[in-house]
Amino acid sequence: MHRFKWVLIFSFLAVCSLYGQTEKSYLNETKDARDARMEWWRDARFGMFIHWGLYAVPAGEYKGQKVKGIGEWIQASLNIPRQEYEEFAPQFNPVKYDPDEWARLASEAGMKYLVITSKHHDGFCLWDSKVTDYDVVDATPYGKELLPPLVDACRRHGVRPAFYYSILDWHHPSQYVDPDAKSPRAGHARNKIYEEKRAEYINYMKAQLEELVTRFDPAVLWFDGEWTPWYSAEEGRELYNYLRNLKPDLIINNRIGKGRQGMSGLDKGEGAVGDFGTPEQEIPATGVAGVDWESCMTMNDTWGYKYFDGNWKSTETLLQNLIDIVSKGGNYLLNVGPTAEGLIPQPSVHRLNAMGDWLDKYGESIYETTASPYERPQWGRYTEKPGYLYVHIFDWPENNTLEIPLGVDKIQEVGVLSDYDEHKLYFEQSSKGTQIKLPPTPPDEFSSVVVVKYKRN
Ligand code: FHN
Repeated sequence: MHRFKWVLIFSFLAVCSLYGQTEKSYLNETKDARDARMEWWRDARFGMFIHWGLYAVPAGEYKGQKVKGIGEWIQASLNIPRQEYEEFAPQFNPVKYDPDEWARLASEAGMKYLVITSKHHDGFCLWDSKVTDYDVVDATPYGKELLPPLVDACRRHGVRPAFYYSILDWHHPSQYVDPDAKSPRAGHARNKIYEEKRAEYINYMKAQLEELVTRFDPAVLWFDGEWTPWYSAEEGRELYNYLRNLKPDLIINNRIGKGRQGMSGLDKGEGAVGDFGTPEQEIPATGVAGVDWESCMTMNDTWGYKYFDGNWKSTETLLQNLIDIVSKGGNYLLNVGPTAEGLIPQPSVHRLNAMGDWLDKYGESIYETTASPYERPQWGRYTEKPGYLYVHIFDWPENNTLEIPLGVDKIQEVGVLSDYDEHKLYFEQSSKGTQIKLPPTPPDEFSSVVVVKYKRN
């Protein structure tokens, strides 16, 4: 009888804890809990985005037609029927894939996390999903998973692994191209769902996401394709809660919900849910205090590999984008689009190496810094840490004199960051601000950094 009582108590407690788990709401978190969860992400500042999938096979051209827009949209832009698009799978054989090399590249570029497309809009999966055969193991000659070795390599190289996941799915039988749309591309973008298959697809997403979360423990889940008209704000909130229940410290972008307004990530309103905003191919004019955001951008004009896109941004532009974003309190998620063989294009590698060299010298002015309250000068940007102002100089002043807004008696020491311990710079303070005498030539070809040590009021 005594034993029976204990069995009853344990069963009751087990049911309570299960009940508690499914019921726990993560939609109203305290500021302290949120700050603790977001801390590593806020400090990281720079991440790698990887768009990789079947679209790398046509690489922007199909049956002699070159796609005008972004490469990973080729199925939509050239209106390739589902069965025909599937034929890229037997041609996808990334024998040159070297996940260790990719993770090392990200780490040496100074990137602290990496977000790879686990499934893009085309529905093809880079891991062996148990709920579909439309994945790299079951449908390609390569026959091996792509995500697990990358996750392991990332962890070896100190880069946090994360996954992109598209809600919109051009392959799943629950969805179809809107036949009334004016263009095939719009028909794919505003795809439709057979109502009777909605629950099945939501369960499919949940099953896949559970596989990703429980097998790989990703630092971030990065959703996309939420703009498809059939997906609802309520489904977004429910999915967010489901995932945080699986992994309470998970960070999830705002595209899990319906709050994104245009391309801006700084959304508010009814459908908003998620931990950070996602401006795409743009850097907001200013940051907003208390709002986390990350600008995702390409290095050329496509996310997925397109063999004829050579419109690469310069290293200087990429570095100044990073500094601009960080000076406004955001993160920079910079994309690479590997080939179907598994190679990251050389122009991307070259630029990432150069960014890494710069960050090796000046990383202190980027990582763990916050937005600066001072107005952005024409010639550069400011970033901050308690007691330090980092002055990023894009255009070296002709008279070698810099004016900064920090006023009387606040400044203790000023120096060029790469040479701070050896030499200090002369400065003069007045009620209007401070004049700093710079060396005659800029110490860095892309962006030089002057450190100002100061007393806070
Ligand atoms: O349609 C996609 C596009 O292919 C790419 O993945 C970008 C990355 O942010 N997001 C979508 C558009 O918002």
